[in-house]
Amino acid sequence: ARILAEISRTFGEYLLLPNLTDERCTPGNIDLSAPLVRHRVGELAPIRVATPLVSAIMGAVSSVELAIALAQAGGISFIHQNQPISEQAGMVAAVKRHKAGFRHNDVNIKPSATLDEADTLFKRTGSDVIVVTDDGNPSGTFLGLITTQDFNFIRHRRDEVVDSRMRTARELVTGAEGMSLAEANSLLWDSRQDVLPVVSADGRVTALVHRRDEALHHKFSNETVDAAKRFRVGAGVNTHDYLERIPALVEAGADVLCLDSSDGYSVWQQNVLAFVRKEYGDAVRIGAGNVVDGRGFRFLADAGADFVKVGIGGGSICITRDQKGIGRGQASALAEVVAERDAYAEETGMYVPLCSDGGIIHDSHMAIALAFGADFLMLGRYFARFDESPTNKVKLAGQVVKEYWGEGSSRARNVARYGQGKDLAFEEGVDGYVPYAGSLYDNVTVTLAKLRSTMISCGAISLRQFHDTARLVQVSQQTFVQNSEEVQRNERPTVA
Ligand code: MZP
Repeated sequence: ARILAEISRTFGEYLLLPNLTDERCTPGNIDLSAPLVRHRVGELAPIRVATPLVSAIMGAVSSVELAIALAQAGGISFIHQNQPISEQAGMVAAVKRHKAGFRHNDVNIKPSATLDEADTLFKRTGSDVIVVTDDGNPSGTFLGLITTQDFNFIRHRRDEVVDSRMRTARELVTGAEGMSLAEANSLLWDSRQDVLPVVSADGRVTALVHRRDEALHHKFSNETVDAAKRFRVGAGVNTHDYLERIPALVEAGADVLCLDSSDGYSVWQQNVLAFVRKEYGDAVRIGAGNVVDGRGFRFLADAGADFVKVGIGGGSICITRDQKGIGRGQASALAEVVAERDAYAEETGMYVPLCSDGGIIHDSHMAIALAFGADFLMLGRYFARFDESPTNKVKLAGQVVKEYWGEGSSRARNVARYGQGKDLAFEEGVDGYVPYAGSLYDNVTVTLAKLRSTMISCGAISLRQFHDTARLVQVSQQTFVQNSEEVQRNERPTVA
C-alpha cells in the first residue's frame, strides 16, 4: 500500500477569514445560483439552481411534499431509487403534476373583511397570500394582496379591515401575463413584495408569481410568466436496473438523474453514463458518484457525468468508515476534487459541477463547503428534520424528533447502493432520530440568510466569486474537539 502524506480533514476544522466588504455586498445583491450540470466554460449551464441545496437520494428525506417545497425554495430534490420503478416514477410524476403558478381560487377575500377573517383564511388554506377582489370572488376585479408577512406585521391591529392593508400592496405590485421572468424578478426585488399577481386585461388575477417560484428560474431566464410552470425534480438511479428505470423516469418528467452509490469510481457507472449518452444525447442529464479524489472525478467526467458527487463516509447516519475502512474527510476530499474540476475545465473547456454530499452538521458548514469550491450541496439530516420529510414525528425523552435512517441501514436495505450481490450482508448506516425543526421554507430562509451574511463578510456576491476569493484557516485540535462534543450532544442523529 501507498500511504499518502495527508491528514484527512472535515468541515468543522476550518474557519473563514473576512475579506473587504464593499457597497455591492448587500443581501439583495447576493446571487446564490449555481450550475447543476456540465457546460462549456464561460457559458451558462442549461440547468441551474437558484439555491445551491439539493435533498439526499434517501427514502427518509425526499418525499413528494419535500420536493415541492424545496423546488419552491429554489433547490431540487432527488427521489430515491430504492423502490419499484413504477413507485419512483409515480413520485416524480406527482411532483410534476403540481403547478408552480399559485392557485388563487380558494384564497380570495373582500376589502371589507376583518383581519381576523383573513387570519382564519391563512390558517385554513395554509396559504401565504390572499388575493383581495372587489366582491371576494376569484372572478372579481383585483384590488390587492395581503401576504402572511404583511399580516404578521399588523397582527396587533386585528379589528381593522383588510382594506387599509391591501392598499399598500396594490400600490406596490403590478403584473401582467407575458412579462419575462427577468422583469418579474426585478419587480419582486424593487417592490420588496413576495408575490406578483398576473392580471388579465379584464382585471382578473389569472396567476400569482411567488418569489419562491421565481427563484426557480432566476434572472438568467428569458421565459415568460406562465401559470402552468412545473416544479423541477430529480431522481436517483442505480447501475442494476437502469435499462428499465431510466426510460420510466424520463417518461415521468424527471428533470435530472443521479447515480446513487456510495462508491462511484466503477465501470458500472461508466456503462450507465454511456447508455444515457447513446440513448438520449444531452437531452437527459445525469450526475454520478460518489468519489473522494481527483482520479474518481476525472474518470466520471470523461465518462460523461453531468455533475460529480463528492463524499464517502461523511454522512451523519453513515458507518462505512467503521465497517469498511473506506472514506475521506469531506474537506480534504473536496479540496482535491475541486482542484481536479478546475484543471479539467482548463484542459477541456468543460465545467463539470461538484456536489458536496453529506456531513453538513451546522449551517456554517454549508458556507465552508461552498468556500472550498463545491457548486452545490446534498443534504440528508438537514432536510429530514422538516415537516415535509416523509418520516414520523415522535416524542423522545421530552423532545420532538423525526425518524431518520441511512440507506445502508437494515430498515432501508438499499441493496443497489450498499448490497453485496443480492443482499445486504452487513449494515453501513444507522437508524435513528433528528431534532424536529418545523417547516422547510422557514428553515431554508434562515439558512440562506446566514449564507448571504457569510458571503458579505467575505466580500463575495456570487458563489463563483466566493470560490475564488474565500480564505480559510484551520482551527486548533482543542477547538475541534470542543465543537465535536457539542455536535455529538445536539446535532447527530440519536440512534434508536
Ligand atoms: P447527511 O446530510 O445526513 O450528513 O448525509 C446524507 C448523505 O449520506 C446521503 O446523501 C448519502 O450520500 C449518505 N448516506 C445515505 N445513507 C447512508 C448510509 O446508510 C449514507 N450509510 O451514508
